[in-house]
Amino acid sequence: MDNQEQLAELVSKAIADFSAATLPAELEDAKAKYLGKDGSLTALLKGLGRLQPDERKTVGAQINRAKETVELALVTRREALRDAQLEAQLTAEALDVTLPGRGRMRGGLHPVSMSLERIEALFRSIGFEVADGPEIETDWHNFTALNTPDNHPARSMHDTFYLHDTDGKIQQDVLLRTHTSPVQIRAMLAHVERYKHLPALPELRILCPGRVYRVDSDATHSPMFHQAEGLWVGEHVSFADLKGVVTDFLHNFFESDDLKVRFRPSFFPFTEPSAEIDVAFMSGALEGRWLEIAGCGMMHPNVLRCGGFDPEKYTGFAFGMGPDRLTMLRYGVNDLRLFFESDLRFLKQFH
Ligand code: 2U9
Repeated sequence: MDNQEQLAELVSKAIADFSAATLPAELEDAKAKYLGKDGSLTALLKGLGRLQPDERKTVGAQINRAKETVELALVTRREALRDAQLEAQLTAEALDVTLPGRGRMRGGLHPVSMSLERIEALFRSIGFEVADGPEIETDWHNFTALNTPDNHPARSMHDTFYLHDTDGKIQQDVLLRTHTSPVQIRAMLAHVERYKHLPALPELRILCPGRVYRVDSDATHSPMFHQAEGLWVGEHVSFADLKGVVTDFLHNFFESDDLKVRFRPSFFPFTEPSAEIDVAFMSGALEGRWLEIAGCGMMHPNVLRCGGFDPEKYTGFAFGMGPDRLTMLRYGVNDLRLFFESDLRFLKQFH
């Protein structure tokens, strides 16, 4: 066999080997056999040095042509394998874009949030602004400014969550707010600061809804619950205004004129005089029963003063209600814990 025939055979063996390779790694192995450092074509090229110069030229050209043919076959096979792999992947990962979508789950507001939104909307409609503030409060904003004495049981660790510092020591001055009243103290101070250049302060009407925290947990108490408190401070605000605002609110909230409202004398450190607010529905399952629903009163002079208002010049009323309990009454829910268990079978009934 002469040189030419040997080369032709080598080329056809190479092409056959490349065709036999079905994986890229196999193809690269086959390439090494011919074109690699120890490959047969490489060896032939290296052997050229031993030939006479005139022979070297012809044989060199023959080897180079063979090498080019092999290289072309290699590149062609590489592309064929790549195309085949892509094709296989496309088939394996095929998507049926004509399938119908899965749709979105419909979300909805929590029933207590629905009540909070109702309460906010009703008070906004009579000129109240909605305010919020921090849930981690100072002892001063939560208790002192609200005329709550140092020895009051609400200040004890049995009733209030205090914060620890990094050494685990209790910080007497920092706590989880036990009511939303500190927001109102902050709103009063900000109002006075903003309008202090005027001869008289404009009226302040605010509603403060939000989460509050107390050490308490059973069927009717949760350590976290909601409150919505409000106040109206001005130069001639009276208990009659308080009765009008609260009675009107309750008729609107329960969407009924078929209920009675009663103000029963009571005591709170931050109001004087103070009253509990009871309602009795004139129809339905709870017909005729008086239910305690909120508290209220005229703001205590000490509280007005802590909020920056002169109690000789201004009066105000304040009220506080529990949106969790209002929601239970509005929808006939009998266990408070249902609101905090995130059970969709319960929550979906409100949408
Ligand atoms: C300031 C001054 C006075 C807010 C008030 C009540 C009466 C009250 C309870 C009702 C049920 C809390 O949600 S509840 O557990 N609230 O009885 N709250 S007067 O008085 C204030 C608030 C802020 C500056």
